[in-house]
Amino acid sequence: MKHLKKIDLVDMYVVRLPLVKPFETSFSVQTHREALLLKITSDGVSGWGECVTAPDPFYCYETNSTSSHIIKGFLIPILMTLKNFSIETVLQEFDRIRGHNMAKAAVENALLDLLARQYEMPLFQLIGGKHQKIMSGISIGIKDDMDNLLESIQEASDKKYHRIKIKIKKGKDVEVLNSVRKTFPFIRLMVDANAEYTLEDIHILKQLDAFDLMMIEQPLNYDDIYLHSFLQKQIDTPVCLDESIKNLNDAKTALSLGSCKIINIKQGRVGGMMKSKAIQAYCTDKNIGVWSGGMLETGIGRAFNIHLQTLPGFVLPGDTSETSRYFTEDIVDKPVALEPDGLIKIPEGTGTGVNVLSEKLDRFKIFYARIM
Ligand code: OSB
Ligand code: MG
Repeated sequence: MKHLKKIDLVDMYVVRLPLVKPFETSFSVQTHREALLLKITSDGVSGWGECVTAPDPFYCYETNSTSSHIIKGFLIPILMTLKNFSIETVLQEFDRIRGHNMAKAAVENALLDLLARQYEMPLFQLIGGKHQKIMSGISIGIKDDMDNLLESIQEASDKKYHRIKIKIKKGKDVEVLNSVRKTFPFIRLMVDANAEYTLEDIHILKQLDAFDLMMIEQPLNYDDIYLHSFLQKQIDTPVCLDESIKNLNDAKTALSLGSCKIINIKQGRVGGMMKSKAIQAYCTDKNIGVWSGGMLETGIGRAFNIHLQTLPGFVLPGDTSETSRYFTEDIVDKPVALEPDGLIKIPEGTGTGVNVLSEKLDRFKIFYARIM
């Protein structure tokens, strides 16, 4: 098992990158990606992690402020008590803290990157993935204008994205899908409701069965698992859970109740890469497809999502899209780009393979502190 001797330094940054276009979901409109970044250094080698939280608690209760509090006040102090430790030991210690998975994931990610760089191997190898290109997928926000949406779908389809996800909300669902399917009868299409509906909306949700959707993501309440089992029994479209699945236990509950047929694993939401791997292994064993979601990550978080998808069981295209559709400038040296067949290459090199550009970091940072 790979070990780290001890941690020497921990630096925290917040960068604020403008989005190319505002990103609208049923819960918010995002115009910037404000990302909390961690740099952990040991023996002169540094690893980077990105916390997937936003400044606001509209997707989940964690925010940049809560994660900064948990990281500084609890996770790093725990880390500093350890000598010659493995990732497994760190995660066991972190289990004492309840919730705050996104904060834990940011630290875990930085440690994995650091470990892989110290052992001079790519991250996918460290986590047990295999060298391969991964599938791409795009998440298109809610648009005021139908032509605008159709244009975005056309662009994504021309780029050969392996599937297209559109965000829906009440009043922007059945009619929108009618138009989309008229123009694009054959694209691989799915929708994400971000917890917009209740079981009282069953008459709307049933109508979605007509559109040959790969799945509907998180139709009901953000922390519900139970009621989704009633919904799944009444609709043909596979339900995929995102917000509701925060750990392996949630995944077990959802599968035993029949609440979903697919799980979106966001490694940040479930506490990191190793926790994701455990959920993936469980789902694969139960014949449940998983895919890797996204949180508008910068190049750092995006790289972790790519490495994650080299694990077996990530059989469905996820939300890994090109950097350029969100950012004109990123803070790492290798933007994510699609190959002509829509596939994405693993960034080459040790660790995540991406390196932070200090000039960009300086220009986009709105906060910096050495926290250890
Ligand atoms: O529900 O999957 C979601 C972005 C922010 C918060 C929640 C979600 C999303 C996305 C975008 O759908 C995924 C991405 O491209 O990173
Ligand atoms: Mg989602």
